[in-house]
Amino acid sequence: MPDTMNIRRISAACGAEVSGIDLTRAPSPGQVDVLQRALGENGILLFRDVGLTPEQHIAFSRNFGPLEAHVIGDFALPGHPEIFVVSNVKEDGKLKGAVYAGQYWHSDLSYMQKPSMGSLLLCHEMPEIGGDTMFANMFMAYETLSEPMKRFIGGLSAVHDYSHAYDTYFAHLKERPPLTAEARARTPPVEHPMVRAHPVTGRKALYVNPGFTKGIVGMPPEESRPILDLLFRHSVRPEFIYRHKWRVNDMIFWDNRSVTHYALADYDFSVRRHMHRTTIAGEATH
Ligand SMILES: O=C(O)CCC(=O)C(=O)O
Repeated sequence: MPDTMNIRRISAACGAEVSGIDLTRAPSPGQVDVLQRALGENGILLFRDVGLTPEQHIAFSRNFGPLEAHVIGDFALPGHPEIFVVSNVKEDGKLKGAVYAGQYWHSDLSYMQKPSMGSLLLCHEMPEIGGDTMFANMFMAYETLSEPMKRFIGGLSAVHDYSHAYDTYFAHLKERPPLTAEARARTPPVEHPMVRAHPVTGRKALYVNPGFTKGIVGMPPEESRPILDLLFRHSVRPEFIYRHKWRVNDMIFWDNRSVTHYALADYDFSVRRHMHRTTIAGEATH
């Protein structure tokens, strides 16, 4: 019997839950089209009770584009470079993945020339209390700016740099040591327009994030810093945010072109939180 896919909006800010599709089987081209459009329109897609093996997670993700490995190979699932492990779990004293990952607002890989299109995060273990992820709608963030501000930033590009997160958010965390010279060399600062039109819907989104955006092209820090701070604050107004409380076997597919996200560090770190992420390659922004 064919699947009857159902897509239901889950919050005013962003997000839709998809049901009636078995992710362990190859979706039809029609289903892939519907999901791509739904992602473009809703920013995040939530799938419940998916129970995918790493191979199935990778196979499903590949329907939306080629996958990319993380710049830090240490965070990959052994034997599966396409899976980035987000985890506080230690085995024989060694962390099984990236700890403290994403505990600041960001869009995945915005520090690359071709930032990631989307990410699919699958929950394997989660504390009973805490460990939610928040998603902010960057279409709404853009659309609620004043017309003069839209005109001003519409012609500007911003500088994104992976090492910014290490020099700021991770600076005091011994389990996230500074980036090696080699990782820095592989992630030089890049420039992206501060506003991006979404390829599926044409809707414009604000494209800056506090995790990786460190300046505005052509401006000294004393000018760019206050503008970026204003935009960062504005972009995470509560009405733009969907906050997800994870259940084991939830998978969220988010669109890095139109949402930013933030992993809450509000749980007991002795309780295991373990997730697998695939990352879909994206396009150049200009
Ligand atoms: O652990 C999470 O909830 C999100 C992690 C994250 O920010 C990422 O994988 O980009």
